Amino acid sequence: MAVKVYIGIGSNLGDKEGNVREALRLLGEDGRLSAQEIAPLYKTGPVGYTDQDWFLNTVVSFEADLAPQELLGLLMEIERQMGRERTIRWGPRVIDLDILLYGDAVVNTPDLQIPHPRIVERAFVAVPLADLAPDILLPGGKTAASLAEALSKEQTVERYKA
Ligand code: PH2
Ligand code: MG
Ligand code: MG
Repeated sequence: MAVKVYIGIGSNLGDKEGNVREALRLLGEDGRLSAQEIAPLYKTGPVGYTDQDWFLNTVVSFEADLAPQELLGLLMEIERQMGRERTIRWGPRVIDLDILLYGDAVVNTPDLQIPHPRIVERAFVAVPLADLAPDILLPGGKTAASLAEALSKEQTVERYKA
């Protein structure tokens, strides 16, 4: 049974737009995922570790025919293939692929937490997520749209025009 998943995508090194598009292509190549919708791309100020370049962020939804841990494995494999190096936490990266939501599942293991624990703090996730699913309820009980509106008052998120 396919489950609807939302994946956050970010890049702030090299050809950011090319990196996001390459990640989308690689995700779409996996037979266990079928693409539903892609939010617009956003240019966003770095959050967490601020001494780094701006990010390009978006969110994509898929119908997924794989378990959460398998999906995590696929995302890590694509990050690895694209040359992701793990250095500083929240530091610069060619590509970052995060599972935001996996249906209604709640997963709490050391290597995987779903819903993603920081969705509700980050405009760069809430804003594109709200484009796809404004009414979806996030941890804490608020909708994506209301969080997006609140968070984008404090964090820089603007539509990216290529
Ligand atoms: N990802 C982080 C840390 N900070 N800031 C922005 N704007 N966009 C990101 O994708 C991002 C970040 C860790 O994954
Ligand atoms: Mg991330
Ligand atoms: Mg990540």
